Formats: sequence, C-alpha cells, structure tokens
Amino acid sequence: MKQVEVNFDGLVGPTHNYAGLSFGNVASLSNAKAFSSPKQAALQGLQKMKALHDMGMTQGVLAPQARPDLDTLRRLGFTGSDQTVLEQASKRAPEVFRACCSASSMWTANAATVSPSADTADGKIHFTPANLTNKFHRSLEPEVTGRILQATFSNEKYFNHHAHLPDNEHFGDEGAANHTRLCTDYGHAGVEIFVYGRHAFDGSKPAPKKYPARQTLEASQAIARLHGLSDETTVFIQQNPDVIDQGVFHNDVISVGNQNVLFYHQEAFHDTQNALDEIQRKFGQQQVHFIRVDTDIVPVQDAIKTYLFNTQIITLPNGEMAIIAPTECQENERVADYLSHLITLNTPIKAVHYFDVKQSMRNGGGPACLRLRVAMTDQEVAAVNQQTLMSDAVFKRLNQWVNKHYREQLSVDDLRDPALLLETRAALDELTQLLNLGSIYPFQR
Ligand code: SUG
Repeated sequence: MKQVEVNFDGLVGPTHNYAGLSFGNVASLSNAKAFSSPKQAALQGLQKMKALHDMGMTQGVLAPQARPDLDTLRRLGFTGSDQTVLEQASKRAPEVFRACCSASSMWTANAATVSPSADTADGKIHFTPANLTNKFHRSLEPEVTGRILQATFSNEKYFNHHAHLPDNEHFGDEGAANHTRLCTDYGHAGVEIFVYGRHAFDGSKPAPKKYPARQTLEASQAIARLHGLSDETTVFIQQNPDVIDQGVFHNDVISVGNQNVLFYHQEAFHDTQNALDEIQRKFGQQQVHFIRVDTDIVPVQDAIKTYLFNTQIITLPNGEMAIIAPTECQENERVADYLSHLITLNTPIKAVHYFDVKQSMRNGGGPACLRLRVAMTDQEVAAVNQQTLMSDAVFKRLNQWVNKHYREQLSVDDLRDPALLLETRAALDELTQLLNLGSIYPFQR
C-alpha cells in the first residue's frame, strides 16, 4: 500500500484584507489597512497548489469561511436586516466589525491538528479543529472549520473528528502550526512533536513577556490524548519565549519537519538539546537529519521577514525532498545563499522552488501556513471527498470561479459594502457545489 502526505491548502476567501488584527504578528501589524487583492491572493494560492500537483504530489483544497460573520455580529447585539447590521457594526464598533470580516481561515495550518492513522490507537486519522482563542477574529473559525473538515473527510470508517478544545486561553490551540511529525515513511508510526509557548497552569515556568504565547502545553497534551497517541512517540517541546517576543508567533515560523528531517533555527526552542535527544530516542534506530540554522548565518529577524522556516519540505515521488519557499527568501541575499548551500549538503533536501504568495505573506502567512498536512494511505485518499483533490479540471474550474467572483482590490472600508456580502455569499454558495461540500455555511442553513 502506498502512503503519501497530502497538502490541503486553504482557498483564500473573497474578503481577504489587511486589518492589523494579530498582535505579535509583525507583518499583520505593519500592513494594517493597506489595500489587498483578494483575486490575486486566491490565484497565487491556486498556482502553488497546481505546481505541487504538477510535481506529482497529491494536493487538496479546503474551502474558506464566510465573512463578514453576520451571526457573530448579531450575537454581539447588532440587529435588523443584514444591511443594517453591517452599517451599525462598522459605524459603532469598527474594530469588532473588522475582526468579523477577516479571511484568516485561509491559513489552514491553523485549521486543525491532524494525526495519521499509523500513529493513533484506533487506526483512524484524527482531526481536532484549533480553537484559536488568542485572537478574537480567529476564534470565530473552529465551528465552521469542523464542518469543512467533515465535508472533506467524511468517511467515518477512516476519519475521526473531534470537537475543538474548550474556548479558553488555558487551552489555547493553534493547530498544526505548532505540531510537526517525523517518520521513516508516511505510513509508519512517527514521532509527533508538539511545540507550545507556555504552561497554562504553572505561572512559574518561562513565558514570553511582550507578545502572547498562543499555544499552551495543556492544549497540546489534550490533543495527544484525544488522538490516542502513545507517550513513546510523542514529544512536547517549549518554544523559546524570546523568539515569540521577537515576532515568532507560531512554531512554524521557526522550524519545520518532514519524514527524517527537522529544519530549525538555533534559537527556536527553549531547551534544545534535551528536545532533540528525546526526538532521536523516540524516532528509533535511523538517524534524524537535524538541520540547524545558526543566528550568525540567518538572524531571527531575517527568518521572520523571509519565512525561511515557513517553507514546505515535501517528499517528491522520486523520494527526494524539495523546499517550497516564498519569493521573499529569494530576495534576501543571506537567506537565498543559505538555501543554495542547503541543497548541496548531505541531507535529503535537493531542490528549492520559489513561489509568489505575497498577498498572504503581508498578513504573516507563508507557504506552510497555507496548508494542512494529512499523511494518508491510498485507501484513505480514495475515501476523501474527491472534488476537493487538485486536478487540471479542478484547477481550471477554481480559477474561473475566482475570476468571476473576486474583487481586484479591497480596502478595509469596502468591508461594510452590502454588495460585498452578497458577492461573497453567491461565490461561496457556488463553491460548495463545485467542491460537493453540502451546506457548511451559516447563511446556507
Ligand atoms: O493568525 N494572520 C494570521 C497568520 C497565520 C499564519 N499561520 C501560521 N503561521 N501557520 C495570524 O496571525 C492577520 C489578519 C489581519 O491582520 O488582517 C492574521 O490573522
């Protein structure tokens, strides 16, 4: 039986905008209120998906969420027709309104934590949507995320879906952005690595001082229990609080793993040596390639600006690995030099491919933020909703759909336009048919 890792990329939604909503995420704050291009953003994302498909990878697509979130605005006391709610909320509570308009579900690395069937006690693939409690605009996502995941992975024989963790900072969970998995082969039991930012129930432990630690140890432990993971193959590592304070708001901004490779920055973890020893011990006989990038080669600030570690390391059908990097890495001399050097070293990584995902990068989301990884057997791939798997036909249809419905340009002021709400609903309604998702959106229920 063949096993592959499938990337499910988030389709960028029609309200993609820059509202400066993410304290601790430097790109989001520095681009606040700039014009965005939802159309370009969605097309850039689709190009990346298609390119991976063309490299022989199995590639999936996850639907975006519907914004503005009228249900939340009503829950917060705005009443009347949809148009009145938009008008009143944007006038009387503009910050709340903007948060209810974010297209942040595009970063599907934050959609959920996924454990493949080779790792779980019941032999099914487990999904837990992330509660994203640390940011109000993102905390609106988990319920519909759960529905999107169930509509994409709908066969109960293979897929086990959990509810998101309790909506409280003690269990702050950011999904796969703080989780990676090493394995000899995708279908073999692997080591699941959870990277947390702070201890929720023990204030004496180290924690960042300036920016929030979004993921707690207790949330990571709860996910490992829910997914039926073995202690023998699970590792919990604390992220270095100092790098969180420099703007590394998720672990996937400073380290990434694939199969027998862990690619990480020297300053990524709190207690690096013990963490790496534990990973190697739990990994077993075969040697893990620990690829460390030192601060004097790439300072943390360059890693944040270029998203060197928010790259995707993928295993191509010929068994070699390639890095999928944003063009920001190519534009930074230090980082570009490092990447050219990396592929000559004696590691499985043999190529680097650059992609323009600038629309996403301006909100702090690189190539790896845009995808949720699901390692699967052939049978499990066959059990996925087939309309969500990339093909030449799906690519063509989705491009046409974006070109038909998306605006070229959007400002945060445009978000209160009632026409945008109607355009968005028409687009998403059509999308649920294209992807065969059923009625996942509140406006369809
Ligand atoms: O949660 N940005 C997202 C970026 C998520 C990146 N994901 C990973 N690292 N896996 C966030 O901070 C900005 C929205 C705005 O400001 O308009 C935002 O939500």
